[in-house]
Amino acid sequence: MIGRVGPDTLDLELVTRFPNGPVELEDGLHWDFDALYGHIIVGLAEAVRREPAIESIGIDSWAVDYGLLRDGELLAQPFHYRDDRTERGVAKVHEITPFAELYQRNGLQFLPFNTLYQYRVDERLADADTSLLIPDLIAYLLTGISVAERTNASTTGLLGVRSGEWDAELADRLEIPSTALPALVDPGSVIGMLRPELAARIGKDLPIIAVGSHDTASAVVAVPLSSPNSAYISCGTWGLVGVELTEPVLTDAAREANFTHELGVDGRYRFLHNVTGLWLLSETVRTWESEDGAVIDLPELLDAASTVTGDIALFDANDASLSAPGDMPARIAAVLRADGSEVPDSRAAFARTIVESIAVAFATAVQTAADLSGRRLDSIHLVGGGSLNRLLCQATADRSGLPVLAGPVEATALGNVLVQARALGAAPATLEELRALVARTHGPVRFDPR
Ligand code: LFR
Repeated sequence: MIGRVGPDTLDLELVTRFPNGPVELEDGLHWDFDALYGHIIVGLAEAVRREPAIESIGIDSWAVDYGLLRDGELLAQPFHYRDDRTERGVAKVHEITPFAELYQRNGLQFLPFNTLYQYRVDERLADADTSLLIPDLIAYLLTGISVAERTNASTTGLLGVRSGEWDAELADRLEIPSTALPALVDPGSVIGMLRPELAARIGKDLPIIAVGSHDTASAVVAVPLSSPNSAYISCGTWGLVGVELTEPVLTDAAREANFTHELGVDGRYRFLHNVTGLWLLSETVRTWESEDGAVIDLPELLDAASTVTGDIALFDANDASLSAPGDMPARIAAVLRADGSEVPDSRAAFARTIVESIAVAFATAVQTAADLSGRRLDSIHLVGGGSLNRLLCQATADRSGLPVLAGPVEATALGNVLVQARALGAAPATLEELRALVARTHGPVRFDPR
């Protein structure tokens, strides 16, 4: 994406998009990182060709996954967090440090793929001298400089929730070499310049500026929140549902509700809960497409889903059996049956059941966020790809009883470029002012509860 930022301008131009799915290798589920990196270089060169005035590069991606390096060389393709080896890691870590203690130290909700669980079962860790989360790994390949951007580092489980520094004592206890964890940097700091050979290939010598490199951190920057009484949902593959806080809520109730404290830009806390989001729908559609050998038109499917009448079967969107890639319609049907619910008999009704079940999980998480944080919430901002799904936005409004303000779709990319622009002196200083710029340029679409 190319971003253009000015006093009353905030524009994005899409340069390239490419598929980025899991690949099954002999030892489990991985990312095809070499392909990803190749696309990035080609995309950067094309961006500079289209807009020679580009001033900087910022990188964000999903969280928790990492690449291991030795003497600057990547040891293997990074694992995918949906690989089931992490379960063994969970048992080992909790044996050494019970979850309740972990929560006090790192403030994270339990997700079986948090980096510390992955490290505990990664045999290659012993051979590595450096471990870099995905955006840091890309930044390293571009600049030759290893850093750990703080918002994403907070998803590893090895960062102190109050200190924002590596918890070396915890790492030692878990036998994770803290020497492999690089120096932390904050969003807005310059990581380094492109390596000369890459600057030549890309066509310009550019700095890489750290942004909220965790995609959700960038998305939350660009939520056009106008008051602390709004919840946000960053909805793509996942639905990240919560509120922004300036102090952590490390209570038993927050731990039991599995609410996380991921670090946000400018030291805020993203107090949120992961809901399995549009993954349920995209994996379902992927299964149907491979059965049919044909592409499914998603807007058409959702239109048909919105006309379904009568009782709508619901399932727990966060059921653990729905997290790995596979035959999602069969798995959802199994969850429905186990609960004594009927399995919808058409694809339209099935899609409706998925969307409504996600909306129920969203509404529940919003209510829990309100209860735990003591906020009286009056609206929900829904950003990301899910904001284009009108059925989901309306269902979320209906099920929560709160107005849903949908958009921007590309909140993550907007938050990324805003933090770069601010570092270059081209955008205002506070998050509130940055969000006001988003609100002026990307006014949300309102869905009132019915
Ligand atoms: C969203 C996201 C979530 C994180 C999950 C796994 O893309 O980054 O915030 O929990 O992916 O990394």
